[in-house]
Amino acid sequence: MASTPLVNKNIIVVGLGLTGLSCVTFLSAKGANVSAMDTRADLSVTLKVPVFLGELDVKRLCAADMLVVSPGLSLKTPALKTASDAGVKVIGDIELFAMFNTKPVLAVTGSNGKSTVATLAYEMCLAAGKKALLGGNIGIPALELLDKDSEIIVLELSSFQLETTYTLRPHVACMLNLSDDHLDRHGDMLSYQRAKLRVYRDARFSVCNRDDASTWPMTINPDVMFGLSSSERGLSWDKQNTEILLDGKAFLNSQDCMLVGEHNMLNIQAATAMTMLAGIPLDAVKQAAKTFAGLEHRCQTVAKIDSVRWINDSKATNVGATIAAIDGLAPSCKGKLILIAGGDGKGADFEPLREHFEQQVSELITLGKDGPALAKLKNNSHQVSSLNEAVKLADKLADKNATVMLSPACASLDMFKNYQQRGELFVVAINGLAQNKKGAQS
Ligand code: UMA
Ligand code: ADP
Repeated sequence: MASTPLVNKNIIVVGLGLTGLSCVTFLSAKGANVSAMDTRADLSVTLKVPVFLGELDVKRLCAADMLVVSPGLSLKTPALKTASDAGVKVIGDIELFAMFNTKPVLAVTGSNGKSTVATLAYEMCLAAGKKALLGGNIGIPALELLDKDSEIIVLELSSFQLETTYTLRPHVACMLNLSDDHLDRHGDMLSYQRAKLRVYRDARFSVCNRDDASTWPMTINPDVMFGLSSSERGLSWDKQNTEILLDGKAFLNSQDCMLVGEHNMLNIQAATAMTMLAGIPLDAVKQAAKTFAGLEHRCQTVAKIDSVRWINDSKATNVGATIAAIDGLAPSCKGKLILIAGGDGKGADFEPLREHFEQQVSELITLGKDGPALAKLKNNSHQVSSLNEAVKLADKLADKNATVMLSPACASLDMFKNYQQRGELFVVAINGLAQNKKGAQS
């Protein structure tokens, strides 16, 4: 693929996180005249290209041939909007990837389940002996995949990445679901949905959720649908027999899989549909679905102390994810279900949680910026000021066979570096509790 379109072009990379750094490296190698900006004045970076930190320089932006903007920056940022209105081309790293990629791409988006489905689809490809790569919003910038040997590339894509993507043309595109998230950036659900639906642009095949019309492609007929509702076509769920069905026939029993919860049965279905359309043999698909144990911080059982089960679902950063986790776990709870939630709600409407808190959650412990708003949804809930305090209180409230789950329904950034740190500190607090109990017994 020719690299000439970028040679000597004045390109400004805006944002110097993981994405921005990968763009600077890539564009420099392609012979572009690269410079970089980041609004964070105190950012510590050493690069071989000119770097401008602090307030974005509109004049400089308007004089560029092209801006490559990081997903963490809103396109509504006034300086970016001015440059775009002045005719400067604005793209993101995924579009840059698309300009040079020659491999079939399996692209997955949605409010929840993206990382799980992308990783499982990748595992399914590997199980079939394919040279597969995985990247995107999952934490590996897509551009880093381009110079690696591969036959197929699985990309997890966020609404922020899709907003600046035009020509990805995935081999298979899938939108899993849509629930309230990132409204502080997108403004309303329609804009958020529109950004996500961009995944289907010029896709060869499309996969969507039969039970969630907001995932249906607008201009093409979906090739395969999945869902919990019954159907003679595509993938469906026979709850009574705990069986995933393909075209109405038994395909895979959930008892043979390591993933638990109905939301994960949907995730298996979506990954199955995507890889099937990519020509991956069904026996490899099944084999990977059976052995995939899930990712860290997603409904992960991290300890059993006495009879109490402790679950880390720190990755549940929005309302839909926490509802799915409660629904998925409540049926298996033999004692109280104690939920620890709260953090930065990103402008979301918490109301849909109310009936789940009332009907399925025995005790609610809240923390963080939007903890008080969540606490209002359930009588006798407990507001605490730290995760340590939450764990100690949960231990006091726990009865025999209780389940304690951290599933915040909120982003972590008001109290932690990221959701991983929140999950890790939760595990540290639980380990501390276990040690104390051991000490007290001996
Ligand atoms: N920022 C500034 N000024 C700037 C640039 C960024 O203040 O000039 C801030 C942003 O507000 C943001 C933070 O810096 O809070 C990081 O932004 P970034 O664009 O530099 O982020 P990267 O390090 O490049 O990471 C991004 C994705 N992050 C976001 O979209 C916010 C990562 O997804 C992704 O793994 C990575 O690219 C590689 O593709 C993370 C994420 O939270 C996991 N994604 C959101 C989600 O999943 O909900 C969408
Ligand atoms: P994402 O990458 O979209 O954030 P993950 O696979 O990391 O999704 O899962 C994040 C959380 O979302 C999980 O901890 C779980 O609570 C919830 N979740 C996972 N899959 C689904 C699904 N299919 N539908 C709804 N919620 C889900």
